[in-house]
Amino acid sequence: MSAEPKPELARSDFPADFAWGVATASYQIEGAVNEDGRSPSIWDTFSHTPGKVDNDDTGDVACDHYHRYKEDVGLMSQLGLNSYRFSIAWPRIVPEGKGEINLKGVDFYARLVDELLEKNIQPYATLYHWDLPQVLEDKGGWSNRDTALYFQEYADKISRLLGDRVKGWITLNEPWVASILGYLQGVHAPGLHSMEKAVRATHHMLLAHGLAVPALRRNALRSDAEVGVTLSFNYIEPGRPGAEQLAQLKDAWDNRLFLDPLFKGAYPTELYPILSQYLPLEREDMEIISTPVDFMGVNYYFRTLPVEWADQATMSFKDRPNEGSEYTAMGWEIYPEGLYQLLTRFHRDYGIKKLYITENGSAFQDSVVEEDGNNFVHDAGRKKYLQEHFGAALRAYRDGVPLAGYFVWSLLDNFEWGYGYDKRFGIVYVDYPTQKRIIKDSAYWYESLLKSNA
Ligand code: IFM
Repeated sequence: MSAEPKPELARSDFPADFAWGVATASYQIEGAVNEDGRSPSIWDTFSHTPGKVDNDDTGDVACDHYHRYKEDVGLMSQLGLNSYRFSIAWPRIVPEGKGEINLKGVDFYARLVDELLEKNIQPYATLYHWDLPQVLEDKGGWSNRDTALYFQEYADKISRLLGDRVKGWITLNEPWVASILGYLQGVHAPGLHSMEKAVRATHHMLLAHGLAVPALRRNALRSDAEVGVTLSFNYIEPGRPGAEQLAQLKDAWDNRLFLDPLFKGAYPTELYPILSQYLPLEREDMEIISTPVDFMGVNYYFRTLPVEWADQATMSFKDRPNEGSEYTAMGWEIYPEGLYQLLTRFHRDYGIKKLYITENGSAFQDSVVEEDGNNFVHDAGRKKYLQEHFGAALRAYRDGVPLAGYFVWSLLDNFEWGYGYDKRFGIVYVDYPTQKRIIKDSAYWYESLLKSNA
């Protein structure tokens, strides 16, 4: 018996006011690191430290989006997108980390937002996508409680100035990655190896979020404005019989370390033995942290199958590969069902009233081919990845999950942190030496979905 062909997705399968978007982040695309009063961030320091990033790549130029934002917004408009998630660089807005605001930095984002609105693309701004001002790291960074207060101040300042135009406010992007990879595993800025600092950073990021929410609400003037937070998730299943408890612990660490405090007002009990010795918990912190938000952003890429500990002291697990599965250039298993499972779980177990997929996408080895004098990137793998994940999202929506939008990671190939420019996640190819943009087949597929029955 031959398998039924999969029905094509159509725009009208999703809600009429669905946010169809792409996502990017400041340090990964902007470049212009020394312009208009921006101060160095921890990622400038980290990427300029030899050996920290593949090929010693840095974000100095990146996609030069700081100067080419109009062209990039033009691409989004051409593809038919109605939403764009970008991040604001704290060191451009408050170069000293606290205190005086830098209006030239604000002006860049004001121009970007105006350009987006002009093209009917709704702005979703993330306030922290990992580029902490280095001056704050010099005072302990996120392991210092004051950083949470400075974040609140920065959030207040920028939202006063853009609150009349920005639709979605996202306090933090993937704080797990920022605290655990940055302060414990040392593979992200600031490159530290301390459980104590990682736990303190975790708590202070959560606090920073909770402190910022009321300020954002106060300053967000659009009647449809929303305030939320974006977390990273991987779908975890036991990698062998008998590894159920291990998988549950990994889930607590990877997926619930931020989720539970935010949406249940408590850290996962399984983690008390490791957290309790270092948690800088003060009275009322958990109430502040669990201040209600309008939505949660879900960043999903892959499944993991833990089989044993890699190192218990650093809470690292050994995962097994799955025979028969396909993997991306990051070595991540392609598992769309994981997206469905996670979305339905957040709805069922946490009752979260609105969910966005704020990132989903894949890196593949792309190549540019010339046909009839034009350049193309036939990224069949990425196109399939997106088709399948949009399909899983649709299934979740049909099963009652309040899914409000989908932001593909990423608009452009960009600086993929410790991997530098080797890993390409864009639906638009960037030829770095010339900064020429080439629309990949995956973007044409997305365009056809958006124009299917708009
Ligand atoms: O590039 C990153 C992004 O900055 C955060 N989420 C995951 C992406 C791919 O690794």
